Amino acid sequence: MEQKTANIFTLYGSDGSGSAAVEALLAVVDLPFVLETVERDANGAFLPGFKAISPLSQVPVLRLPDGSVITESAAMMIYLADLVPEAGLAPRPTDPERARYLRIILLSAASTYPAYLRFFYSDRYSTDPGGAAGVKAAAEREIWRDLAVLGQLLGEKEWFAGNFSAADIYVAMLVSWCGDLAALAEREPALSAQYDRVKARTKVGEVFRRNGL
Ligand SMILES: N[C@@H](CCC(=O)N[C@@H](CS)C(=O)NCC(=O)O)C(=O)O
Repeated sequence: MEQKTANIFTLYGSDGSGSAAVEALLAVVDLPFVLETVERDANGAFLPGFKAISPLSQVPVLRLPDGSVITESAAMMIYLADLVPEAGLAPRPTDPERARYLRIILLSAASTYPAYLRFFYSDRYSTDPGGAAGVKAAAEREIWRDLAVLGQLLGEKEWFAGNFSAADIYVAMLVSWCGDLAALAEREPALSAQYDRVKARTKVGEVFRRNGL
């Protein structure tokens, strides 16, 4: 995977995947970037060459203007929001909201995102040929447990950590993956309203719609 454009960010992604939140954040903080859709084989797997920049063969991958690459969507969200402080997408380190902001992003990345992976790729999470159904069912339960936890942490607030931040974009992407926004509105009305607020923001909405979220 060669770097096609120097001096700006390159986001390697796939529509509707974890690259969507990073793409939305890049658009909101107005950093110049190019989006590279990672090619897949006939079975939908990323081509083997992708491992050169993504050892786990996962999107997103972010190439920095200096040519280096990073993986992990949460790292990208935190890094990019901090890079453009004037955009106000991250509480500053001395702001008490910073702790809540980091908690939300890391909880989402460490628990909710992996639960979705177990749901969507259940066959990869069991060596038992008949085990995928149980993995999927347990993952679905965990997704809704996490959405309930996130809903509680949001509470009556408009945004997760003070003002609108990268954490809100990240959670909204994960919320969109639940696949049943009507059920979400019923079960987690606060989180559902937060998702609508995030999507109503012009630049995020454009990127989410382009990604089918
Ligand atoms: N911890 C990683 C997880 C990334 C991940 O698993 N991405 C999924 C798409 S959302 C992926 O690339 N799956 C492999 C595939 O599509 O074959 C991150 O947060 O960036």
